[in-house]
Amino acid sequence: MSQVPIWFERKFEFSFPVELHPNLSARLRGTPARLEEALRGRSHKVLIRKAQDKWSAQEHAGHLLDLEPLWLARVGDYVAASDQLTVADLKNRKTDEANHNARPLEQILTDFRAARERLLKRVDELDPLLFARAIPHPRLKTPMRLVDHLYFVAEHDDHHLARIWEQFGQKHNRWVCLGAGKRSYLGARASAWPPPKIFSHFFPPRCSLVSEGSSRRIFPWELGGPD
Ligand code: NI
Repeated sequence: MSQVPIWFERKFEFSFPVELHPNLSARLRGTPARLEEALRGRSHKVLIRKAQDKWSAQEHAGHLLDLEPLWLARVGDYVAASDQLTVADLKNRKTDEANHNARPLEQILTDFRAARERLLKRVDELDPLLFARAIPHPRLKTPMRLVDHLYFVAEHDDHHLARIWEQFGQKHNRWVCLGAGKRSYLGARASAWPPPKIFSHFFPPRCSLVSEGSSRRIFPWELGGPD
């Protein structure tokens, strides 16, 4: 069960001053680096692993890339003084159909970095007065200033980064148990005490949670109960 709040249930209140727009641009500019830090160096297997039919880490990254044209179109809405911001595809079909798991990770990361640069270049070129212009958001029905929309995009970035980190955290845990007086390296995915039933035939079950992928050798005296 994810601890990250459901995106479509988020409520937004915008009361910060419009002058914060350079800070929000800085936050948006940092997302490619944070995404790269989260994903690079991990095995392909870990990157494309889907938990409970949800998106894999690589699909979350691909989804961020998929949404860049929408964010760019919405900046255009502020310039054109549209009646409403461009509508998003709430079913995220683009991401489901893109098969991001079949693409090289580096391609997704490079494309996202380039797309985000394009978005910020566009924002940088705007007349500062435009940041205060407000247009209704089609789903939330509330007027959003351009500066609010930058905040909205930054929060959306963080939402998916949080899901990525959460997935890696869950996958990283595995139980190692000692049974019948000898070391037994048994693993099962779990994230909380008590260990899964599979270990119940060990008496006494002495288990600890270790990081999957850690090559550190675990000694019998390190295998204990919960801390
Ligand atoms: Ni999303």
